[in-house]
Amino acid sequence: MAKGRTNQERSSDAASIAMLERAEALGITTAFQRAELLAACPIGAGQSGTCCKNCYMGPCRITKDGQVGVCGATMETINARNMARACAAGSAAHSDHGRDLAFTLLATAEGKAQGYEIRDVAKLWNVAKKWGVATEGRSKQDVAKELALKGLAMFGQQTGETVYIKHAPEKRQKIWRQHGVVPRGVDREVVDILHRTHMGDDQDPEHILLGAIRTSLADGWGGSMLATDFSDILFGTPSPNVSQVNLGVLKKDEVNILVHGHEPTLSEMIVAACQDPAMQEYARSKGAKGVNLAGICCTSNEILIRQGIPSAGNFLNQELALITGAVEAMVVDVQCIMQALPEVASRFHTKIVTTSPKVKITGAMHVEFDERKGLDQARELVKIAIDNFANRGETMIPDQQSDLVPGFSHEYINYMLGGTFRASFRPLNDAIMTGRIRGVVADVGCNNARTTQDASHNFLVREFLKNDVLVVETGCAALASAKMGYLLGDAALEYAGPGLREVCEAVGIPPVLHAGSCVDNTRILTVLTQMAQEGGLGDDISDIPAVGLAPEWMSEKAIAIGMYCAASGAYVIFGTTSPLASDDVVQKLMTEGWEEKFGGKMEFEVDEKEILRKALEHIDKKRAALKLPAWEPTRHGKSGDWRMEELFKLPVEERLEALYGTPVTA
Ligand code: XCC
Ligand code: SF4
Repeated sequence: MAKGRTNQERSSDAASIAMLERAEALGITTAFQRAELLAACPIGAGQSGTCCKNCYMGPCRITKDGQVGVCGATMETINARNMARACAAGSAAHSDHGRDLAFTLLATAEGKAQGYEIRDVAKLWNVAKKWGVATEGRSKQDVAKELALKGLAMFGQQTGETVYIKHAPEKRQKIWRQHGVVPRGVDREVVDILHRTHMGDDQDPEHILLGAIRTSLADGWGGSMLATDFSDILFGTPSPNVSQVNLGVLKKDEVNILVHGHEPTLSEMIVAACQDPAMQEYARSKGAKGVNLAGICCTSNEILIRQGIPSAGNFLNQELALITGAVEAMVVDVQCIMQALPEVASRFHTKIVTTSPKVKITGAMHVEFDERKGLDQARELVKIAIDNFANRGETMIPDQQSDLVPGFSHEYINYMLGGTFRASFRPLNDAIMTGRIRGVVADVGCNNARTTQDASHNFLVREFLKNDVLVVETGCAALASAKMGYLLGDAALEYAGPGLREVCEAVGIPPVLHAGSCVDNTRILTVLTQMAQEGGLGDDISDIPAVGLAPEWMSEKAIAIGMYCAASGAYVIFGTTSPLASDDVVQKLMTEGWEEKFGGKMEFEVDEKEILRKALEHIDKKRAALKLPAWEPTRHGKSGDWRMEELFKLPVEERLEALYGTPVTA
C-alpha cells in the first residue's frame, strides 16, 4: 500500500489544501486519499507488464519478455489493443457529446427546444459553408435544420470521407489518404475498433494502431470539431471576458449551484434561469442574498468561455467543492463525474442531481434532461437548490479565487492578431519566424489523483513562458493555470521571456490563452491549419514548431486527443504515467513509426523536466528544418512596456540617450 502523502504533496493549490485539511478533520475520504489506499495495479498500469481482458480464457497477465496469452497474443498486440480501445472509448465520449449538440441544434431550428436560439448567425453561415449547406435567401432556421441533419448523418456515415477532412492542410489530407486513415463516420470507426480488437481479430500491433488513428481522426476532425462548431452556433463563439476561478467563487450568503461534466446544453439554460430576477427574488425569500452559479471541469469551461460564469475549479476540485458545505446542488451531465460525489454530499446538505439519460449514480437525484422543456427544467433545478438553502450547516469557503480572461476561440485569435478587416495569422507566424516567439505549446488535459494536483501543468507553463513559448490551453489544464493567475497578462508576463512579452504587449493578450473545453482542442487544430496556410512556417501542421502536452492526464478521451493530434502532425507528450513502460515495441511504433508516417508522434514521459526538454528540443528542431534563426533568449524584447518602465527610471540625460542613441543635453 502506498503511504499517505502530505496535503502539500496531494495538491499545489492552496484552496484544495485547505479543503483537504477540512476533509481530514471531518473524516471524509477523497480521491487524493483513495489513490494512496489503492495502489495502481502495476500490470494493468503497464509498469511491470500488461494485461488482456478481451476474452474469458483470460485475463492474461504478461509480465516477462516472450510470454504470451492463452491465445498466443504478445505483449505488443495486447498493448496496441488496449491503446486502441481507450481511443475508441474516448472518441465515443467526445463525439457523442457532439451528437447531442446536433440534436439540440435540430430541435432549436424546428422551434422545439425551449429557451434555445441560434445566437451566432455568422458562425452558422461559416459552418454551413464548410458543410456545403446553401445559405443564400434562406432563413437561419432552415440552414440550421439542414446543417443539423447533415451533422447527424455524419455519425453514421458508412463510406467516403467525413466533411471536415477537406479543411485540413492539403498535404495532411494526402498523408491520411496514403495511409488509409481517412475516417468515415464516428459510429462506424468506433465499432470498427471494437470489432478488430475483439479476441481473434487484428493481431498486428502496427495495423491495430492505424485503426486507432482512423478512429481518433473521426473524433478530432469529426465529432469533436462538430461539437465545437455547433456549440458556437447555439451559444455564441467565445471571445475574451473577465471571470474568476477557484473554490473562493462560492458565496457564503448565496445559494450556490455547481454544474459539472462536459456539455453546455443544460448548463446554458441554468445560466439563464439563475439570471432570472424571479429566481433571485425566490432565493431572497428563502433567506439567501441571491443565486450564485459556478462550474467544475469542462461544463464549467463551456459557460466560462462564453458567458463568463466563474469556475470552482478542475477535475480534482469536484469533491473539495462539496466539502465547503456551501453547495446547495451540484448538477452533473456526462464524463469525469466521480461516483464518490453522493457519498461526500451525504455528509452535508448538498444534493447531487444527474441529468443525462446516459448517467445515473446511486444516491443521486435524477432529473432527466429534455431539451423540449430545457428552460423549465433549469428553473426546476435552480428551485431545488434554493429550497435546500435552509438546510445548510456550517460552511468553510477558502478565500482563494483568481481573475482570468478566457475565451480565445480560433476566430478571436485570428481577429485579435489582425483586426476585423485584415484578420490573419500573419503576425503570429512572423513572430515565430523572427524568433520573438520560439514556438507554441498546447497544454491540455486532466488532473490525476496520483500526482500533485496542478503542479506539472503550472511548472511547465512557467518554464515555457521563460523560453518565449506561447501557451494555448483547454480543459482542466486551463483551469490549473487560471488558479495561478496565468490567464491574466500581468501575472503570466512576469515569467515571459522578452520576445514573447514584446509580442503579447503589442497585441494585448496574455501569453497563456484559454481556448475552451476539451472538445475545443479542435480549435487548436484549426489554428495550426491556418498557421500552415498563412505561409512562412512550411505547408503542413507537422512543419510548425509546436508541441501538445497532457502532463496530468487520466482519461481515455486524452488518448483519443493525443492520437488525433499526432496523426495531424503534432508531437504529443503525456506525463504522469506510462501504460507502455514495459513495452518498447508499441512505444516505438507510436513515436518513430508514426513520425515517419505522419510527421507527428505520441510519447509517454513521466518526468516533467524531460517533458520540457523534449518539447523545446522538438521546437528547435522544427525551427531549424524551416531554416528559421535559432531562438536566442536575449535577442528580442528591446521594445515593449517593460523597457519603457526602465526608461522612466533613468535620469533625463540618460533617458534621452537611450531613446536617440547619441548623447543629447536636455
Ligand atoms: Fe475530464 Fe474535460 Fe480531463 Fe478535465 S481535462 S479531467 S477529461 S474535464 Ni478534458
Ligand atoms: Fe488472453 Fe488472448 Fe483472451 Fe486476451 S484474447 S484474454 S490474451 S486469451
